[in-house]
Amino acid sequence: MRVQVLTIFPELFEPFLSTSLVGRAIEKGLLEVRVHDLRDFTADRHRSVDDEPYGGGGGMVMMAPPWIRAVREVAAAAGDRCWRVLLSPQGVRLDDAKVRELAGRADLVLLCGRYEGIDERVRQTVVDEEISIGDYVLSGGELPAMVLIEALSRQVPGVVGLADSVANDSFRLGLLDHPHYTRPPVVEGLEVPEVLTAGDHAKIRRWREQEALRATLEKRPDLLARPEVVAGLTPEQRRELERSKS
Ligand code: 4HQ
Repeated sequence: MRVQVLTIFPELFEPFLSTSLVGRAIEKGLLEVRVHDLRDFTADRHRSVDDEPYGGGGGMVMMAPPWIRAVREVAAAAGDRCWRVLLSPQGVRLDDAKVRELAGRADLVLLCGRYEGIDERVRQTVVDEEISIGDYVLSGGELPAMVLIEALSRQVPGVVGLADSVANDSFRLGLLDHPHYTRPPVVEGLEVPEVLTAGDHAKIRRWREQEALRATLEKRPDLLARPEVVAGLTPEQRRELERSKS
């Protein structure tokens, strides 16, 4: 899949795109990310991207013309069949289902705003969807774009190795992950649960399933309100869930 990014801070993306899983996905040619500087689409000597708000008040607003020009040019280069996403707190909240949906698109264009926001007419003319990564205010859409790119990269076949994909399945089912342990065997007097060192792999799998359910009940009971999540439980997990209700 290909992702194009529009920002006035392209340098923010450099370490992110050259490191870890995302870096390797790009190296392997599984993911393509092109970062464009919004200022390259300005028309004046000063390469301005912002101006004072109509109606007054504090702060600056990003001007529509550079954005509209940038999105149109970048989209045309993608064969005009791309999906244009604005990162903003007014957007639909990003979750696993939304990540999968977006990962099914071959070409994405991500718009990263700064300042108090972007002229409303950008939304009206060149944006297909607004996405938020959560209910808090950031200074720009760059970190949300990186969050989205990292989550998307994990859905591209071949990016995440086999071992990891099994762990990933647990969230697909809608439960939290089970606890993990590695050496040393004792930490601050706390021992590793015996089942994990006894070598009975069927028992280990059942223990992990039950711990995943227990963690979900304790930390995110809201996830168990979803019928498709309950439908995905093993018979043993369902019995445990019934027991927890009484
Ligand atoms: N922004 N999820 C960009 C966010 C945000 C979020 C605030 C986006 C500032 C200029 N974006 N504007 N939360 O806080 O996506």
